This record gives sequence, C-alpha cells and structure tokens, in this order.
Amino acid sequence: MDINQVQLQRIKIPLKSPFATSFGRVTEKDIIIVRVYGEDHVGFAESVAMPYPIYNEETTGTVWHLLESFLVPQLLDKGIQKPQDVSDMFSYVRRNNMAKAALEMAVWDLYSKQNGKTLAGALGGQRTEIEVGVSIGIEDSIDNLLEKVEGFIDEGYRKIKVKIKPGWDIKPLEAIRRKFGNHIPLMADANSAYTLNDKELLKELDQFGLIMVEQPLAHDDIIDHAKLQAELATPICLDESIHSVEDARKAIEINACKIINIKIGRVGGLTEAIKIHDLCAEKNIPVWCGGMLEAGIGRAHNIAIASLNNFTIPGDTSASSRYFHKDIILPEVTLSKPGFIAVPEQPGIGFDIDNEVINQLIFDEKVFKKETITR
Ligand code: OSB
Ligand code: MG
Repeated sequence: MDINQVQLQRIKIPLKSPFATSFGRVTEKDIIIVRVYGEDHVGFAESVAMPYPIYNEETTGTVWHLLESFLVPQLLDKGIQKPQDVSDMFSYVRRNNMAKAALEMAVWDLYSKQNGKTLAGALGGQRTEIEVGVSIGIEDSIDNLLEKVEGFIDEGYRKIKVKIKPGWDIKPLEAIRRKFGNHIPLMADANSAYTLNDKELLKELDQFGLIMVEQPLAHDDIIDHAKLQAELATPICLDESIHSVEDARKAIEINACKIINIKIGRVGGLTEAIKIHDLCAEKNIPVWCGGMLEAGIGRAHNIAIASLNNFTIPGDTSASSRYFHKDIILPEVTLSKPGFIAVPEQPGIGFDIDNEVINQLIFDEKVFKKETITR
C-alpha cells in the first residue's frame, strides 16, 4: 500500500444533550480525525477516546501524543502491504488501543477504496442493513427517562439500553417495565459501578427479564464476573474488560459472560475486532457493536463491522440526530427503516466527509509526510 501522508485534525463537537454514566458526564466530544493519503484515495477514521480518562485510561490528548510521537511516523517510515500489518507493527505498544485503532481504521478505509470495495465487504460483512438500538444515559428524573424511552421506541429502535448506578437501578427499570410492558427489548449498563458486595441487589435485576446486564463489576475484572454470572439468570455482557481476542478467550473459558460488546477502539482496531467476532461465533457467544458517542466517521466504521454475521444483537449505533445537531459526514446516518441502518454501497466507509462542518470545529492540526529522500 502506498501511503505518502497522514493528517491529524482535532475537533470539538457539542452533544445535543449531556450523556451521563456511572463514571461521569460528557457534554461535548473531543475527536481526532485521521486522514491517511494514498496516491488516489484518502482513508478516514476518528479517535473514540473520551476527553477524560473515565471510561478507560486513554484520553483524546493521549491518543494525539501516541499518534504524533510514535504511530504515524513509524507507519510512514516502515510502510505496509495490508491493513493487518498495522496491527502487527504496533503489537509492541502496550495498551493505548484507541490510538492504535484510529490509525488502523483509516488504513482499512484506504485499503477498501484502493480495491473498490465497501469497508463492510473488505471486513467480510454480508448484511445489507444492521439492527440498532439506543443507549440512554442517567437522567435527572424517572419522568425524563420515560419520555426519552418513549421517543426512541416511537423512532423504532430495537433495543433500549439504560445506564445504571447504585441508587439509579431498580427504580428506573421498574418504571420502564411498568409503562412499556415486558416485551420491549431492554438492557442495563453499569459501567463497573458495582462490586460482589452488591450481589443481592444485582440478583434483583433478574425480575426484569433484561436481554443482558453490561459490565456490572470492575473494568479490569473477569474473575468476579464469573462468580456473579453463576448466580444470575440475566446474561452478563462484558465491555470494559475485553481489550483483545485473548481477553475474550479467557472470559469465555471461565464463564465470565454470555455476550460480548465489541468496540473497535477499545480492542485496538478492526483486525482485532474481527478476531473477537470469529472466536465468539465459534464459541456461540453473540456479539453486538458498542458505541463511544462517535461522530459520523466512527459511526460509519461501526456500521461496517456490525455487518458481520455474528453481530446478532442490536447495537448502540444510533442515527446522527440522536447525538449531534450537525454531523461531520454526508449524508448523516439515518434509520433506513424503523430499527435499521442500511450498510452503504459506496467504496470504503461509504460516506463523504463534510469539510465545511469540520473546518468550523477544528482547533489543532498536523500533517506528516513520508520522507521522500532515497537512501
Ligand atoms: O459503556 O457503552 C458504554 C458511551 C461512552 C462511553 C461508554 C459507553 C457509552 C455508551 C453510549 O453506552 C453508546 C453510544 O450511543 O455511542
Ligand atoms: Mg458499556
């Protein structure tokens, strides 16, 4: 693959409404847009890290540092044959998965475009549309929560995920079941807010017939999750605990979960995401695509990976309008029919970049060129 230039742009994009979880509250997304230039095409990706080290140890600032000081210069210097080589080249870098993913995903987009394929097709995806749900943050009141749930059900979303934390768990779930009945596909995400000392409370979740409870215990644990799963009827889904196919193998081996949430950034890129998908398919563990409040470029990558066969549970990839007044791609992501997003048919991520919008949001920029002097 000829790659002669990489450009990083840092933007801030406000969220329509603040998103609160057990770990904190986000009001705007601070994003690095990565552009990888070949001779005739450009590959795009965005970093998914949060502005603060609250979901994992990375931040948009640490992602910038890794890209600028290590990853981009090395990619330009060494060169690659195929996108999987990026994953191998940076396997020596400990953690920093979201930084590695941001570059690797842009290379995958470039590779797809250079080969006239959709990104979904290049990854091995076969679906023409993906089934989607919505993730609702911790709200100020039960009434506000119920109003949001109602709106999203009316829009046709096929899974309602609510964030929970101690003091905001049984009551909101009870209220949703009471108002909307037992048939709506409902789940809860604790973002590591509990410990095994809360076992009795977590067992009470079984009464709500949830599709799953996501990451109830510590972000770096699988042992306690296995202990909890043995006593819960509700399937446990791991998010924060899974950074690689090796993590997934170990979690499945000890029965720490029955479902896995795949986030491309958290696992270091599309190459690793496919490996986790394939392992889970073999072990009969359903997967679904998580979200990090991505703007359009990251959203497009999520749509592509979710087109793979074992993504059998609706993901957190909602329409652009659920998050932003104006997204950074054209067209914006919309529901093609209630509860579904069409997988685009144009090469690569299949969306155009809205540079006019991006230019209004930029606050930092850096260009790296391949050293052209022949030695
Ligand atoms: O735990 O899945 C999570 C957002 C930011 C950080 C972590 C999570 C989330 C979400 C929102 O649940 C998913 C989305 O709508 O993008
Ligand atoms: Mg989660």
